[in-house]
Amino acid sequence: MMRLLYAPASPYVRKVRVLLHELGMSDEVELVEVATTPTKPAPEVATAHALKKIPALIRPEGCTLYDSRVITRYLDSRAHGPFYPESHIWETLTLEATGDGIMDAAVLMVYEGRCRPEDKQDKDWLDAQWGKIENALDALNARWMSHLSGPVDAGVISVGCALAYLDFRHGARSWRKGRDALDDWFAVFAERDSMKATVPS
Ligand SMILES: N[C@@H](CCC(=O)N[C@@H](CS)C(=O)NCC(=O)O)C(=O)O
Repeated sequence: MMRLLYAPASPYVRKVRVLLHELGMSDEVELVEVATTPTKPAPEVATAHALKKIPALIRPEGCTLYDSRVITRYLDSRAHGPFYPESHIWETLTLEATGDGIMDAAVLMVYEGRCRPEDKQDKDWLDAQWGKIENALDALNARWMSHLSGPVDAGVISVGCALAYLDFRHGARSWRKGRDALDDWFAVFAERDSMKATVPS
């Protein structure tokens, strides 16, 4: 059986789990919970993933896969799923990169608070990361709403998991303000069974 190194709070892992749920494949992957950070990587993560990150998908019949977007594409291809549609592949991949990039900035902000001593934490750097997130949210709200409102694909899943992570870790920054279309879209997306089944505990 395939094994997924995971943590419930990781937005990258959540993408994989949402996709598995949407594909009806959750039973085909065993979840192996780990606690890992950049400064205290879990040994099993360091063995499985060259960059010591999660998710990593350990396969009995092939090499271990990472990062999250490689894993989602592999699972979709294995299941002959609809989440990387050839007809819109470049838009889908760009949207996926946008959602993943929001996660990157949001996760770095969390690590700044958690993994660096308090006197070394840099407010300008944190604000710059949040500035990237705001810019991406504005782009989504202005230019991507018709794609987001269409069939669910890997890009749509990534954005959904990124917005959920902003609520989870950066709720006080009010990402919804001035972005009504994105807010309305997310309210519906968050109600999907796959999203409800993967809420971080
Ligand atoms: N680009 C990677 C990012 C994965 C990532 O940063 N995961 C975090 C957990 S949310 C992690 O393992 N961090 C440990 C580290 O950065 O050393 C992906 O999409 O899988």
